[in-house]
Amino acid sequence: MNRVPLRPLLAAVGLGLVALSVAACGGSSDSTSASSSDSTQLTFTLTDAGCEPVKASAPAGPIDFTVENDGTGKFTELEILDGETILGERENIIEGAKGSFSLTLEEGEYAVRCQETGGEGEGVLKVTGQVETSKSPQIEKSIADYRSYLEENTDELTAKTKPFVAAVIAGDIAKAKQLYPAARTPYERIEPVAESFGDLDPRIDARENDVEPSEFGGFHRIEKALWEEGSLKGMAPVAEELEANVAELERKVKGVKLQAVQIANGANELLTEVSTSKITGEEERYSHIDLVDFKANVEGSQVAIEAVAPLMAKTDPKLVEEIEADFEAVYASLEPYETKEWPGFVLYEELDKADTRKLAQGINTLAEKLSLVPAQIAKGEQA
Ligand SMILES: [Cu+2]
Repeated sequence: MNRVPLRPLLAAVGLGLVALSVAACGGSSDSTSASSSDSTQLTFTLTDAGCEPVKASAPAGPIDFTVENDGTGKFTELEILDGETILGERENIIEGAKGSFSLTLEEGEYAVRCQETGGEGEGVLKVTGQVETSKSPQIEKSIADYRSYLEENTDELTAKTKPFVAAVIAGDIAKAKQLYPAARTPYERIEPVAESFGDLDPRIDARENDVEPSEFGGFHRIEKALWEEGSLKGMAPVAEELEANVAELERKVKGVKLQAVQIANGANELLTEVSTSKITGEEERYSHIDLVDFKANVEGSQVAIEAVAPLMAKTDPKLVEEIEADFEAVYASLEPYETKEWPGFVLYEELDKADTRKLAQGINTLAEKLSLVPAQIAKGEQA
């Protein structure tokens, strides 16, 4: 979530997205493979200079993106953008690591960004040709199901942020602290969608080291005031801005175009969130309510997978079952840390190395299987 305002490199006009309905082409494909013959395979390499290739092209349709890091870890993410909207991304690909995501793209030019600041090193992906734009009823249903979850959570975010903001403006530290976790939960469930809207996610949810000091606002700025500074002095405008940004998110979610494969990508991103910022205690470094966010990320990931699972019911029912079991295992691993009192979990500080290792293991097992889903959804968006 380290993003400076995006360069308006490409006009957004006419660059849309379509979900693709691929006719079943007979024969069996290896259902556990992350790639398929029906999708275009594109590999990008992160180096310390940026990303390679700088110019790429593909036929319109489903594309599986593989990202490898050959650098020293200077750049660790790759984003595909349509104007200012991030259509797909993979974050936290550390030195020597690999990651993947999939998208269905129609004709147009897309920006490929590997460095968080944009600028030199930004590439172009040229997509040519036509794609079938009809959507199967099941794809429509998957998207509609997830959309209602999104709207439910942005509604809840608005409802829970309001009293929190009011407490901050009133200078009521105890009340603001008490209301903080409930406002965080709906956001953490749907964070990848918020991340797709340019700098809206950093405005709401940036950590102190993610942005310029002058731009540090949102939830975590107030969290710092509440728990570290012990004073809400100067926080009223920050709180008002948070409320406005949350309202903007709610508006944008209502109009967002979604592909089934993006929902699957989002499920993966939520698990990356867990392993990089919750298991490390980074996200809620002042309040230490990281396990609250942890569970919210997992819940959001599960709902996303459940929405698209019917699209894999025929191609790989076994994987769907395994993923469900792995989700249950993750919830079971969290259970010992649940409490009746605020905030509903023990604080991060109370966890020792063995605890976090065990939690990480469950997430890693699940993440490995979830990473197989987007490519399958992209190639087989069929009823
Ligand atoms: Cu977050």
